[in-house]
Amino acid sequence: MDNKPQNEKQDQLNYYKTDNSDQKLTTNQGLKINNNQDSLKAGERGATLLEDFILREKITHFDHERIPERIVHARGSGAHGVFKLHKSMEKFTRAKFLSEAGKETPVFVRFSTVAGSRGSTDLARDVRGFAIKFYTEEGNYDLVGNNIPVFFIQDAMKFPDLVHAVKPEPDNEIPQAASAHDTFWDFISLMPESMHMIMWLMSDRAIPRSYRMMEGFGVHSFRFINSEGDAFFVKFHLKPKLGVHSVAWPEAQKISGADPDFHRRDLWEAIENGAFPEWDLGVQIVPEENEHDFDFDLLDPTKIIPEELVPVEIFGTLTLNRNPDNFFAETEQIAFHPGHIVPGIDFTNDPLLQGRLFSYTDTQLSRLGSPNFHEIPINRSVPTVHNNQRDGHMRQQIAKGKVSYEPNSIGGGCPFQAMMKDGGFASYGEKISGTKIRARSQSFVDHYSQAKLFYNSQSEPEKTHLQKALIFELSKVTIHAIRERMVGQLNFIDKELAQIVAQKLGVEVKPLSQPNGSIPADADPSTLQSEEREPKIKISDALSMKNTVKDSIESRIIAVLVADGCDGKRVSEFLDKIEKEGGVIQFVAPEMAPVKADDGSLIGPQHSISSTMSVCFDAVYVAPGEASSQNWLQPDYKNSVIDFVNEAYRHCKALFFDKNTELIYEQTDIYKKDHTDYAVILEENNNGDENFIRAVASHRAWEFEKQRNGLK
Ligand code: HDE
Repeated sequence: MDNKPQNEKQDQLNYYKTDNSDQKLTTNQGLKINNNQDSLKAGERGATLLEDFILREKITHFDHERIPERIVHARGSGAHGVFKLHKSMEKFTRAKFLSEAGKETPVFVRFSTVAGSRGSTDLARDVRGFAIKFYTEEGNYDLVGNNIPVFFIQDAMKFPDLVHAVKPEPDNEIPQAASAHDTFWDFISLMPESMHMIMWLMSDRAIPRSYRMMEGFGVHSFRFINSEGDAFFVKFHLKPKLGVHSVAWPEAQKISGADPDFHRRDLWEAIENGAFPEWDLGVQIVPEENEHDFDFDLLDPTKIIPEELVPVEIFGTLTLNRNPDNFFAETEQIAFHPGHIVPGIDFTNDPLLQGRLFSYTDTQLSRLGSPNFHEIPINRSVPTVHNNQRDGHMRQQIAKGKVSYEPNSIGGGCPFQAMMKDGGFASYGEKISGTKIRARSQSFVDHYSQAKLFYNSQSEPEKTHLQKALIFELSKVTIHAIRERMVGQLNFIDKELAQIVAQKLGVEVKPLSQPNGSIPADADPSTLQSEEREPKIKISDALSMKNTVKDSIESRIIAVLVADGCDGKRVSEFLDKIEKEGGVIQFVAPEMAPVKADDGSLIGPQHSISSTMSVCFDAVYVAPGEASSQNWLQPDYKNSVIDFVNEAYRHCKALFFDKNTELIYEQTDIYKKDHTDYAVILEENNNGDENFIRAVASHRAWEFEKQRNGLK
């Protein structure tokens, strides 16, 4: 057992862990191996013998090491942690892990991108998966959500179409780790129900700074049911304690080259450094009888419930505190399923959720290869499993006795069905009557009002980024008619947005006569088409990242540029201040050799200027020192250091120079721009460091982007 956090799930996992320290090499049969270098041959230069069972075993195992990657969400990273309930929710649900304040439940969380394959870059413009497995005392509960609260489509029937359209195009498998160009936008431009999601996807939410700085959403309405049988619609929300923050798109593209594992590394390092990521978990609650109080349908997964209408009730904290021991065994083999629920939580008739309930077990069968995937250690529930299911590939459980059926008398009737009072699950007795119908509900036909609400709620810099994202993505589309149709869709959301995008794409804004291009030929279009509609609420503050938490530098990474002759005392004072506030310093030097400060102290750099880029950092601090400035400006390093600073400036990061580093400052774009913003700290005065720290805490000075970059 190690000294990392332990709990009942870890106790269970510990049983399966192996440690090779001080052990001899063996075959899979436990036989000790005395030569792992050479195969068995017929003579010194002879052919390898078929008899060589050690070589055969090793190569055969190797040949079968890969399993199919997830059809979507293939690229991901995960961590163990704990969910602590602060406030009992028993008024609303009989789920035990939500009933007793103070209760702790072990969890495993997996974050992912959607479109890219397993080895693709983390910084793709994409939705992020946010899947949580709660190992509760009543069995596994999976909350399989995203970092965006709505989805592209309203009905599971369209999911394979969506995924086929978004994944690399099938003839040449281009592009990787991005939404496909022609096929994706062809599909989207014919699917007005996706417009709300498209607004989120084109916003900076789709390029998070860190998994630790993303919100999480259950997306669908679920149900809570209390012990009296009262039901409530609920929407799950996870709010990161560090706030919601993103990078900029030009930066994301560079990070993809500089460090494609940017998010994976960030999560891993934060946990290793003890900066445990945390989220508040809560729900929006709508009593069953208020189901129809809204101008949208609670069952429609393309809609949010604005927080102005129903506030989020926070009840606990999710903390990630332990990295996996083995990526494949844990992060890859974990199998989530929105259908893994516990008493007190149930589904609704959201037609997207209903389709998901089929898909997730089905996909594990091909991905993990057997109906016994629940026996893989990471998937095992904490309560032991007792049923009459038997056999299948890779069965591990050794079920004793003759009985594998029910009812039985030979086994004394065991295992017994559980009464509800003993924790037995019973589906919510929702009243349903209706005519079988293959159609969309009229109550789902409003595709633009919440897209408008989202766009209207963005700050100016956020709007600019969203416009630029649309321009970037649609510029990749080679078919004029698709660009034109997309602009036609945008026109239903915001006229100015459509104009700006159209102008850059070289198309005209033309009213769409047939927004739902894909409706069946025999349907009455007037009943299915969404008209432009104004949202009842004009602006929702929760939708803008401008209003997020900006008060901490915890776990933010500051590049400190050091060269021989830098001010050792100032550097060590700065280091102390940053450590005290939980920030992380990484030294960047001209070369990887230790830097000698003016007081003789040695500073070991983590990076050389040629092995990193400033896009990998949150802020840049040019360590004081006149001699070090001269050294940075030697011909070998000058261009690199100026580029490093300029790039950080372009991306609106906090920068620090004191009077001795003016030499460098004068060569940068900042000097030429005669900047006025608060995130460029120029003077070393009594509180230069403090001003810098506050600027880092406020993340990016997006409001100065125009001034810094001359953006129009
Ligand atoms: Fe998924 N989704 N999905 N999805 N999804 C999968 O399951 C599917 C949807 C989400 O880290 C797959 O094990 C269908 C919405 C996450 O392992 C698959 C539909 C939301 C993950 C699947 C949806 C999600 C998945 C692929 C529409 C947000 C990664 C591998 C009817 C609420 C979980 C797997 C992890 C993974 C199907 C729509 C979230 C194929 C059919 C909406 C976070 O079963």
